[in-house]
Amino acid sequence: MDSNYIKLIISVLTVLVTLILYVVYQRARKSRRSILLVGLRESGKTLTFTQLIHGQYVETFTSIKENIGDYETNNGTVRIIDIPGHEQLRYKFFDKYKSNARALVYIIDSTLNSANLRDTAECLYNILSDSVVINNRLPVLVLCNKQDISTASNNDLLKQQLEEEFALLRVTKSHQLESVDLKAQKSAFLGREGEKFKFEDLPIKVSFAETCAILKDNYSSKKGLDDFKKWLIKVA
Ligand SMILES: Nc1nc2c(ncn2[C@@H]2O[C@H](COP(=O)(O)OP(=O)(O)OP(=O)(O)O)[C@@H](O)[C@H]2O)c(=O)[nH]1
Ligand SMILES: [Mg+2]
Repeated sequence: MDSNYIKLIISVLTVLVTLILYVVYQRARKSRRSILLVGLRESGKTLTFTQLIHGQYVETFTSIKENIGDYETNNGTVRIIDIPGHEQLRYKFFDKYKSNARALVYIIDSTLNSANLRDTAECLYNILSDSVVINNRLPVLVLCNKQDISTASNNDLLKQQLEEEFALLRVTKSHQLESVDLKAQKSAFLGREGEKFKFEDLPIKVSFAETCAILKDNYSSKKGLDDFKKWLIKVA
């Protein structure tokens, strides 16, 4: 057979296989339509959820179960799942819902001090090194909430502080696994070895935005959840 003819067949087959894989990937992505709200206790997940789904302020208490509601964007409907931040419940609920997740929202109390910065970073680190999150390439939005409070840091500063914590965490996490297999050690190490940790170096897209869920004062009437809603349209 003519070699040009073989090359043509190979090219056509490559295009076909790529197309099929793309369609299968898009279908799988569309079938996963949950957006999970995760984060530490008191960061504002439930208030964000009620503002988004019911458009109202409610007094919230520590969640012990998830809240689920549909949110309509002009790009399609997504299912929002608010996961309790309590240490003993957080990963249990996350594991229950992660396979059906389209994207994740990690909510931070932007007034955090150095003591809870570590916990905030560690929980995010665990989520970003989860194999389901990585394999499904779940986009992650870090929401720097409570921007109405005067001591709140902006998202650039919080991003930088989290990157510094991640640089320390990836060393401790991979050392903890020293006696275990090399593969596990590698997957516990996020970012590029020998380089400063940057969210941009992760295989998944991590973006940052500022919000205020309380919607009571001037700041919130200007901004509120706007940036979160814009991101939801993109991932829907
Ligand atoms: N000032 C201010 N307070 C907020 C904001 N968002 C939430 N809060 C308050 O922070 C507290 C905790 O909010 P929740 O929404 O219950 O926090 P959560 O993340 O669901 O907490 P868990 O259910 O324990 O995981 C409540 O008193 C909220 O009113 C915000 O944007 N600004
Ligand atoms: Mg809650």
